[in-house]
Amino acid sequence: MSDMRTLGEFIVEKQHEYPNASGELSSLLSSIRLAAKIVNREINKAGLADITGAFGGENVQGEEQQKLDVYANEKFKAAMAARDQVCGVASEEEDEAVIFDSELSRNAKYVILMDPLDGSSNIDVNVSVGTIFSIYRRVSPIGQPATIDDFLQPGNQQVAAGYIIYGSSTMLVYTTGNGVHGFTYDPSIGAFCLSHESMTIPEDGKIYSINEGNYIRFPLGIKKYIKYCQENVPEEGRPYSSRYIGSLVSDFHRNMLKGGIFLYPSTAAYPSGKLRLLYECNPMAFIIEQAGGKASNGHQRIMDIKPTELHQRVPFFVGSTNMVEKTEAFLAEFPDED
Ligand code: AHM
Ligand code: MG
Repeated sequence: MSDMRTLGEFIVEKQHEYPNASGELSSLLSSIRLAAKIVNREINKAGLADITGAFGGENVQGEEQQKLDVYANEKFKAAMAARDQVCGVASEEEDEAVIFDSELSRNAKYVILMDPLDGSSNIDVNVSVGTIFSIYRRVSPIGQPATIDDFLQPGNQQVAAGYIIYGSSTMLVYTTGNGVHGFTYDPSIGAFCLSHESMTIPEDGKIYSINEGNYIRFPLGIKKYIKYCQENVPEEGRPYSSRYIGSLVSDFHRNMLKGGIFLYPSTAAYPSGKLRLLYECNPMAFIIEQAGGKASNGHQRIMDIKPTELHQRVPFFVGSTNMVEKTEAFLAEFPDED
């Protein structure tokens, strides 16, 4: 047990990897860690909501209960606002970016973009959900309020990104551009403990994750890729497995550990794909690349897309390098005819 390290210790230990670091990023990651613990506590109680008062309804004291995604948004925002390392937050839960305007936060270097509770509809059925975050250095002058340009940066400018998975265990996984590290929450001591140092995704995998209910309206190349997975047997002799939880962080996390691909192409309901470039795709792309995998919109590296709006959606293919490249090859070989 002597080499057991907590997230807090690990962050301090790694700070020397950034010669110009002033400790602000470390402190920012600590704010995320704190909000994650608070949200984790509430999610764990979600099953009790029917007994103590449903979220969105009233509890036994007659107080109105917040829905958990709104609650998570508030907690993460409050954690960011409290420590003055960020000058603004953009969230999937908010129409506009939230600009912090205290004197200290005007001098802050970072902005954060987040999906505070992704896949929140899964909570009702006791399936894992997640928080996703992405941190950028601002491009507007320090000393002034943040501007929209601070948020509309391509993913290749990310300073850090990560996710928290509220699953059978709660884990926090993050990168600052020097590999990917995972920490499992130990509720008995209230700490995230290093459990997965230097995570890597296998180059190839046997799992494909896609909502096949949308098959009829998928691009031709994606239909062909799915057929390829169904008809071929990977080297190990067992067919590809289809695994789709419908909770991005959970599908991503499983594929990261086992090897696989997650696909969300354009569909009838979502002609540009469903997932959001800034809150979901860019952070996951940074993490997967740092773990040795790949993230693409089918034709282009996700992190090279220049965002034009906060809530922009993109088709998203992420996971084991060889599987993502195969998908790109099918899309190039079988373009749609219109
Ligand atoms: P949300 O941000 O509204 O929660 O939607 C995102 C979720 C992802 O977690 C998941 O991968 C996807 O939506 C599932 O979508 P679908 O139900 O269309 O398959
Ligand atoms: Mg989401």
